[in-house]
Amino acid sequence: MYLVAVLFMFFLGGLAAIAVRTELLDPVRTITVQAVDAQGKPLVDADGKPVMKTEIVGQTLARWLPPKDENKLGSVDYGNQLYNRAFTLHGAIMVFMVIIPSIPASLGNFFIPLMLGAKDVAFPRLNLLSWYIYVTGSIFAVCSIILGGVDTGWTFYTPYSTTTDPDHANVVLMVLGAFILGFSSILTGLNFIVTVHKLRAPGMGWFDMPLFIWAMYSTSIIQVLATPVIGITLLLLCFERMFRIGIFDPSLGGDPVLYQHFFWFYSHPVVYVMILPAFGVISEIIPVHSHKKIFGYRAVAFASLGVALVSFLVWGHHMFASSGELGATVFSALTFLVAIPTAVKVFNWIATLYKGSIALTTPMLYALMFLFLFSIGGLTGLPLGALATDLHLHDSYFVVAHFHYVMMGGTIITFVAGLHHWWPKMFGKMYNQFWANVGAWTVFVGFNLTFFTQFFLGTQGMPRRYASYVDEYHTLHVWSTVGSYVLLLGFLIHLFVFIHSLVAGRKAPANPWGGLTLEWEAASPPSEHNFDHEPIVTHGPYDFETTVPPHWSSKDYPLPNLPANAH
Ligand code: HEM
Ligand SMILES: [Cu+2]
Repeated sequence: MYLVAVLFMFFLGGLAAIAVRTELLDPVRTITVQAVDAQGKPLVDADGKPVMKTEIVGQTLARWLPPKDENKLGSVDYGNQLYNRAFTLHGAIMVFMVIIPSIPASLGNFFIPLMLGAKDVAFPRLNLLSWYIYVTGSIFAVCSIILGGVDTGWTFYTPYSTTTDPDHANVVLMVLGAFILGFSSILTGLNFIVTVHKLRAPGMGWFDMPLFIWAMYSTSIIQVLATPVIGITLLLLCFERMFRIGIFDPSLGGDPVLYQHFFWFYSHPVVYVMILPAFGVISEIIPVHSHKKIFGYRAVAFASLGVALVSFLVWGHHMFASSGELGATVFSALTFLVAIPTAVKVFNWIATLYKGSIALTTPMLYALMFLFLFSIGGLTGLPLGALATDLHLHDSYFVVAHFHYVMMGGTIITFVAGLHHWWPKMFGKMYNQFWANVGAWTVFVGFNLTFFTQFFLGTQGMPRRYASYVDEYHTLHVWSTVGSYVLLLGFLIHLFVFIHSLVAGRKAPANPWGGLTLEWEAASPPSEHNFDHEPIVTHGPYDFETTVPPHWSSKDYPLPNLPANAH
């Protein structure tokens, strides 16, 4: 259910992105052209001189959604406002309704109990409640969009969010939507923490847990600790708007920078809520599809907890431009700490691949893609974390490119990887590997075309969040837009592959890839109580050297390095 809801929101958010990119095909500018009459004949005045008029070009969105008010026809402001709304819509949907719930809610709910050998999560009813809350929150947000949307950016920064649209309820609706979604997040987190503590199968100690579980456990801690902060902040924002109490608005005696602190105290940890589950998925896919024990299990597990801890200390790096010198320097230094556990993981994944027998299945292809894209994203975080360079790059397309490489290249790519890894288990059907790989390559090409160009735009000085730009940026913007269409094509291919699999796919065996974690011991799809007998853990989750995977038929993807007598 979560999966369907999340995928739906993903396509909605994607549509908004395509709209944004299409607007940016052409800079908005006014040109002077000769006026024409109703028949299309050029108009001339009494002296035979052409009659000229000014016209605005490049406002694609305004052409798609013409204003209801005739007076606003052809107004630059109207077009720009539409643009602001489109990117806010895109950002808010992707962050709050797609990335945050994607892996935890849709894959986590399904696989945490399976991987622990449990029947279900600790509180199944609470889980259902989180789903209803998620849908309610999304409905609030969608209502706000239907009423015209908001133009504050996904961060709802004050004063945009306290002063724009004074007579509309859109901002309040959208913010309440995000507030409600927060509860869904907290409840899911709580549920997972209790599940991990209480429902591990007999024989499974903490260090026998699959790394996906470690990652989800760390994520849940952040969710439970940080989400209340944003909840209260958003509530204060609503109070401020509705009852004119001065909290963030200076004209009422409030402080707008206070909002930034509150917001980023939550939202920086939340970028790790987005990325830690992705790390977990990668830590499953790489050992299974290269049939090799994960390198440095404990290091990877503790790195997850390390990331969760450090994530609470670095929020100030989003505010270098609005904070004092000492604070900024301290935050800059703390920011570099995050790189350490992250780098540990990347090195361990690469060390796992080394001399493994790698099967280039779709999940593996995506996992490799993740390593490449996420490394670019992480490395470009460093010039942003360094004070001196950030003051140049702040609020430019460089930041846009950075966070798309980490969030999309990191989380979305991994979500798709996980979906392909566990699809046979979830739906009991195989999919067409060839076409899925074609989709993967299309996504890869489209992604880099769309976002790599933005690093150049950013260093050259193109600021983010503008509908228009000077001509020198035109070529790069066109490439970026073309890339976004290629990206869309790639995701459509995946959609068709999945639909085809559901309708006509071959029946999936219990263990198509030869995994050792417990979910592969259940049937595909698992029965109502997941397992027929309570599973007992007798081997580590990645002991490929010493254990033959259960239910494993090596017909499809033979294991070259298994001992000859293993079958
Ligand atoms: C080594 C790791 C990382 C470092 C050093 C880093 C550093 C930074 C810095 C300093 C900024 C602020 C730039 C500015 O506004 O001028 C930033 C922005 C951002 N980062 Fe990262 N980052 C890292 C990894 C990540 C990860 C893993 C994610 C998410 C999965 C992420 C998501 C974001 C987002 C969403 C923004 C932009 C927020 C906005 O203003 O809309 N970053 N990063
Ligand atoms: Cu941050």
